[in-house]
Amino acid sequence: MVLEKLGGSLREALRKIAGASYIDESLIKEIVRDIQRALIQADVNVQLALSITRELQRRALEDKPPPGMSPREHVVRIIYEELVKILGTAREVPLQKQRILLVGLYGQGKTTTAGKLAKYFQKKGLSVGLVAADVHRPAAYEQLKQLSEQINASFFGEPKEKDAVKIVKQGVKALEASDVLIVDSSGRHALEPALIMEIESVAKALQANERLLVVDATVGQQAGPQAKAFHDAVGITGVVVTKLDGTAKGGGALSAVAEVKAPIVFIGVGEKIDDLEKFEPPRFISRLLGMGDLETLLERAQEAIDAQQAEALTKKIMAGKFTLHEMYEQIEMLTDMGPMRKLAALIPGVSGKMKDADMEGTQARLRRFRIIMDSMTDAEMTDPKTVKSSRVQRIAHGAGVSPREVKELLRNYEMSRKAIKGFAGNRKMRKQLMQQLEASGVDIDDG
Ligand SMILES: Nc1nc2c(ncn2[C@@H]2O[C@H](COP(=O)(O)OP(=O)(O)OP(=O)(O)O)[C@@H](O)[C@H]2O)c(=O)[nH]1
Ligand SMILES: [Mg+2]
Repeated sequence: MVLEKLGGSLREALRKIAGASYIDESLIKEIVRDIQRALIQADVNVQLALSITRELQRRALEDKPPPGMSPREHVVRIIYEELVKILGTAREVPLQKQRILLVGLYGQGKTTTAGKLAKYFQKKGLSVGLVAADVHRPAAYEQLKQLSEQINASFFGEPKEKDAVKIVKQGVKALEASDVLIVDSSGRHALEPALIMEIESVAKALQANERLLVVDATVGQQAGPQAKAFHDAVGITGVVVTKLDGTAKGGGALSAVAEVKAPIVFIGVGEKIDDLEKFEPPRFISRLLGMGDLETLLERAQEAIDAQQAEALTKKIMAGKFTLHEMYEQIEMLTDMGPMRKLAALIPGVSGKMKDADMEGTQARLRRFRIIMDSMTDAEMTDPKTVKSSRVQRIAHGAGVSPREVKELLRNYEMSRKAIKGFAGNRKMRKQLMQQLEASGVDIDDG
């Protein structure tokens, strides 16, 4: 596992929370010290480790747990959130037709990463072409060619050509049919003017959508200045941190790169072609902290919050208030909250037969509804009956959808409203629903 040692120490700290009979100040301080030590041992910058743990301690001592969340879960959640913060904001390289340029110093893992990325996109159903534009290292051509053969990706290279721009231009033509074009470029010992110039002209010739910097995690905190220098010079869109397997300094590399505000998009976790992972700070941290246990813990905490919101909304609706504002709120709950399905069925007007299978289609439709409602005025949301043809046109235009879709939303609203009216008018059903809600609330509050 990546960052084995750091993960071990963090899990040890969490176990203390789980095992303690109650959470008090001295326990929190002890855990904060443990985490601080673990971070510094993983090569996280001392200042950063101190400031993060200071904030962690302040929140753990001062913030009140939200209703329904135990103090234990609350502290775990704060630790999790603060650690996620160290890793910066997430950015995803989209799964679409695009051109990607890989840049970086010598030996950081560019060529290997080119192959890994190709495999990654192939797995997602995109065709990939690889272009060998490292004109400095003689063996680079052969290395990339072999990688493409291994995964059956298209390949273009001109081993005798010394002009990277020419290769890229020819490569773009030759591999036109590929969805994703990945270009391996030359490295240097240091970021020098010649390298910057080459990267810039190659990126321009390629019309690169992504310029990804490849940095080796074994350099530890030095990865930060490297990322910053490249970012300042050629504006990178993301960083791939390689060799995170088997280095104790990985924490330093990741946090230092995050600190210079260059989003980490992938991590390399081994020499093999499949050893590449999409980098998502929350998922990365939950894994470090011991996924299973923590997730259930946090999910239950989240459910408690969700349940409260759902209950409040339901009460409002049952009291006869159902405009598009309420529908919007409903949709927000249904699209944002994964573990809410159980409760979703309880919200009146929302179909109870939302199975996992059609959940995704439904989610997409609900998201579209939300976008449409974002183009409506407050008055229209409150009184949807006023939305007639010219307004439908305007809203459709604003939301970038067809008028038919706006009408679909209105029809849906009308159906929900009628269903709710029937519901709210039926005392027996109403009582049943309230009991159900109460039951789920009590159930969760117990936790
Ligand atoms: N353990 C491990 N090794 C890696 C990883 N990524 C790359 N490597 C190894 O690092 C070495 C250098 O990788 P390359 O892909 O050749 O690096 P490069 O940046 O293209 O190097 P130059 O072309 O010389 O500039 C190779 O031995 C790779 O197998 C990784 O995520 N984990
Ligand atoms: Mg190379």
